[in-house]
Amino acid sequence: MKSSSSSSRGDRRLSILSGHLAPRTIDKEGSGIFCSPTSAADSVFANVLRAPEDPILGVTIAYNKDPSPVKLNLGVGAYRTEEGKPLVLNVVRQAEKLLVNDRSRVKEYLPIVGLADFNKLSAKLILGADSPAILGNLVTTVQCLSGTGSLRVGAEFLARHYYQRTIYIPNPTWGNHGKIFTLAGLTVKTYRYYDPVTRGLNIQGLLEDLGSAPSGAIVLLHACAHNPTGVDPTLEQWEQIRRLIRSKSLLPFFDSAYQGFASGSLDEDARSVRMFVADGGECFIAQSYAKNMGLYGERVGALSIVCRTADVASRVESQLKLVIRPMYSNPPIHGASIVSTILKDRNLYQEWTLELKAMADRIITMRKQLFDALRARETPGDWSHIIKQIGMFTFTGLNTKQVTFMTREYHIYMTSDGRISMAGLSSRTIPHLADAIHAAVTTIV
Ligand code: KET
Repeated sequence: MKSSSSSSRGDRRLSILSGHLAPRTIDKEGSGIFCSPTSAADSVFANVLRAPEDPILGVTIAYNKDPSPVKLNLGVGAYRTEEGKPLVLNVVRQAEKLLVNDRSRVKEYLPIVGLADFNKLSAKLILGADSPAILGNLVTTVQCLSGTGSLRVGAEFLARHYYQRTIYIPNPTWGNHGKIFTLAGLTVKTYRYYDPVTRGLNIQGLLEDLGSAPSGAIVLLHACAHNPTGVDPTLEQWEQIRRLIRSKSLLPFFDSAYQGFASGSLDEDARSVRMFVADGGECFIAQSYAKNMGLYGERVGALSIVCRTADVASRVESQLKLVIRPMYSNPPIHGASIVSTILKDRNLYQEWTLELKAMADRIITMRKQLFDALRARETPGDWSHIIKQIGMFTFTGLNTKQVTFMTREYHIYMTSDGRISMAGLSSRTIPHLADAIHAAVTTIV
């Protein structure tokens, strides 16, 4: 069954490319119509529909078009300084200087799996330096194009080599998850995660939904700082989730995009993942250095697959190469060189942890200031979730109409689900945001 469904998927792709198959179903982004031009003057793409902007990255496009001097972009999860400027970490500047001055460095292709040092150090960073899985060579790590690319390579591997095609993702989750897994050929289902009434974790619903998932199903878990809700399980709840996942032979796939951003500690934020690796079971981990090293545009990340034996791990790696080679051949060298320079130098590493902690602390300060500003305005509602939630975002509870109102009247840009990036705020902009929230909740129900 495995081979027949994967070959039919392959056939369909080929026939789309050669034009033999013209699917008539159109998804909401407008893909799936194939027509030949009616006259020679028509573009062969005349029937291409305009696609909507991305729900997250499109917010920045709208923001850039707004001429207002008070505009504020709280859409994309990208760190800003107190002055509202993007931040290049000092350690990154230092590492780049070292790289530029090292005349022995060349721009040759990397191997398909990326920079060897980078891969080893990335596995250590997430699993711990003394991880028995690393010492036993049970982990294969490949350098990928940031978190997104790592998820996609992992998904493609699973679609080709894993018997169970269903992946459960939390409801809600980062907007790109569903698309990444669907396009890789997996069937996406959701499990309950967030309870809007308590603004906390719906642990009962989560356990029920995963409890009724078919044996072997893949489960996507946010390692820490769940996006968009900012709600993470406690360690006891993680343990409950782990026991259920292992008892049903579900396969955990961790998305670790915010290591160090939740608590300010790299080790603390890796505890969920390490708990699952310590039990000897298998798991996938997609790591991103976009946020914790501020390397957004360098596209640097890693996929690690923890296996039960070293032999399986090395065979898995050989197949990952077959996934990667026709996709983008091999990953870019610069970002991974920056990361490995920092991770292998004791002083740079130490300095990085301090800079990371400073970013995490600034976000926590923003939470307190926004909470206080709303209390000072006696804004109706309980806003304590602003200080309880973890990581880059606050899931405010504002509805789409209130978000539209805030954008129209106050030039504040955020995703329509009411998520705001706390990292985009500063002491200077908090009063404006608090005024906008106050007006939104008192004007629009
Ligand atoms: N996982 C999660 C949970 C996540 O929030 C992001 C990015 C990624 C993976 C991918 O990041 P990458 O840059 O590929 O390493 N989230 C922010 C940016 C985006 O949507 O692309 C965001 O939610 O704003």
